[in-house]
Amino acid sequence: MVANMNVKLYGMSVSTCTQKVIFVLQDKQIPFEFININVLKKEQKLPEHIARHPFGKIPVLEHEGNFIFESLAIVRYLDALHPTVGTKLVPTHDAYKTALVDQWTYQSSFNFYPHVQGVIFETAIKPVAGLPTDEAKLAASRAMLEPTLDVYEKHFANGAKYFANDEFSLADLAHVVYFNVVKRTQPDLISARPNLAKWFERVVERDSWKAVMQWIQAQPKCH
Ligand SMILES: N[C@@H](CCC(=O)N[C@@H](CS)C(=O)NCC(=O)O)C(=O)O
Repeated sequence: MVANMNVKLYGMSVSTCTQKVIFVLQDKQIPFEFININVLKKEQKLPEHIARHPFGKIPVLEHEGNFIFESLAIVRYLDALHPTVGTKLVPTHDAYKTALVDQWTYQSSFNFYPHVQGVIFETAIKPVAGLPTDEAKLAASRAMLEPTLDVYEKHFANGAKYFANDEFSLADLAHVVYFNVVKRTQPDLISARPNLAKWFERVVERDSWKAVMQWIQAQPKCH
């Protein structure tokens, strides 16, 4: 176990972005205090949280008096602090390998996240908030997402085991949290793409991912 680093994570267990940080904290055995910020109650917009995150979102990491927002930046930070503990999420010994991880990670912010977030909002977040799914908006998000999923299917059909370098990396973590929700609410988006489906099964079978699921289960529900 890594020595106590005085780490605080502000987030919500059901938040996909928070789950990326939980993955790395647990995988690298970093002790942390979890502070629940309930976005359904708009706690992320309170002045004390805006002081941590100027855009009023979660997650935020606090470490030694410094605050970091953006889940992927947080994960990269923790990976850089503890490169030899647990999974090395971004390779640093080979510039091309690093670029491939960055390539698949960065593209996800543009080609994947905005559309998958639309699907998740309509099918997972709105039901929890007691709001009806807007079927037209869901259809539009699905239509925007599908061409990206087709690229992923081709990538894995061509023999890739993971997004980059044939080993689990930040690029896989950047995707799995969202696919985990899609698998529950719109499973056909995955099952229609057998090679993408195999990647998903490969990733969720990892002990480090199962540990994230166990942590979520152990949290109080929507407080
Ligand atoms: N790109 C950001 C996304 C942050 C984000 O949108 N977080 C969501 C929860 S997963 C949130 O705070 N939603 C409430 C809001 O936008 O007010 C990251 O990866 O940290």
